[in-house]
Amino acid sequence: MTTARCLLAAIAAVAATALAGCASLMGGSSASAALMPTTGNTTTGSVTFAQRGGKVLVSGEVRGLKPGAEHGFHVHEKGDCSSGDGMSAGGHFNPAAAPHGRHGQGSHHAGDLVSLRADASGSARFSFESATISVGGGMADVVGKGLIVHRDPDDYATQPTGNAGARLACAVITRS
Ligand SMILES: [Cu+2]
Ligand SMILES: [Zn+2]
Repeated sequence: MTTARCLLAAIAAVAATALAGCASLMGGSSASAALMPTTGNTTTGSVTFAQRGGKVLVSGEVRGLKPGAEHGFHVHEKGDCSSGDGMSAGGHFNPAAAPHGRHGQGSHHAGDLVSLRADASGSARFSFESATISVGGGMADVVGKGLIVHRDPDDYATQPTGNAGARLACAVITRS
């Protein structure tokens, strides 16, 4: 390779790295989670997390819920569903040491998501934005964390769980 070619190649490589860095800051990073039922349950689902500027668009569908009921829904601190009951995913993802609360209102765990509301057939389709999580970088990066669907509604008050009961489904959030 000539010196000039080598220099051009080096410049191109640096530019590519810089662009990749910008992409993860400005948007484009996404992650997904395939919810699998915990032992004795039938809840499944798929969820995507897409960075859009300073917010993350969370969307997906969960099936096998109690028809017409509300279900607590959180990112949990560990990407570990190995225990069978979902407890291996640990507590709510809480990198800012906030109290448990309601998504979008006051202070709350980064991992406190909008509760799922099942239709008459036990399915919930949802799409909402979160400003407290990120994808692919930062303190609140959800990649590698757990995702949990609970049996009961989240009361947004009981610490640190929201009293949302047993864990119906668990997933590890992975970069996509
Ligand atoms: Cu939870
Ligand atoms: Zn919480």
